[in-house]
Amino acid sequence: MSISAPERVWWTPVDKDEKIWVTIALIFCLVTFFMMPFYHVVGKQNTSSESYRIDPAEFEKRTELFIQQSEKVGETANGLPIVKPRGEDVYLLARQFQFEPALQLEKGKTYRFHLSSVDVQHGMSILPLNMNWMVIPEYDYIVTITPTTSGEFPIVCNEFCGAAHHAMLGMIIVK
Ligand SMILES: [Cu+2]
Repeated sequence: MSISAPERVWWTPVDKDEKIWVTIALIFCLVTFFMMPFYHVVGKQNTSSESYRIDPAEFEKRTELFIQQSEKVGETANGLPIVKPRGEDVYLLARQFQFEPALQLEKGKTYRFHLSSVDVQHGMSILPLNMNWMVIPEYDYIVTITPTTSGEFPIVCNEFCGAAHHAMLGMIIVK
């Protein structure tokens, strides 16, 4: 038995229709790929963000400090403080099953939101706006937010995080 070379063209050559469909699929892939950076700049959907590693206990400490240093303007129905930040940095901590603290922000002022979780992964969704971010433990995720409309904006968790996930709420009040 010997090994012999296959015939020169042993495969079925690609026909015209297949070439057209592969080209169309490739163009579609490239369009959707470049839409991501394009929409980051032109659309208002994707936020620019920074993220840093942080120990959950340290994030909790920074949130407590943020609450202490902010002006307390009220209390929510379930006893959480409503705070008005004095600076541009805002800490919002997610835990099973609430967001702390409730915030009162100034319309037109730019804030740096620090988001993190002290237990499992949560999602932060600001209603009724179409704004969603992942809230992940061990990461200080920083997004820049400038409220442009006044009113009350409830925050819901959009990542299933446990038994009382449906009751996990927060609040942003813009004045
Ligand atoms: Cu949650």
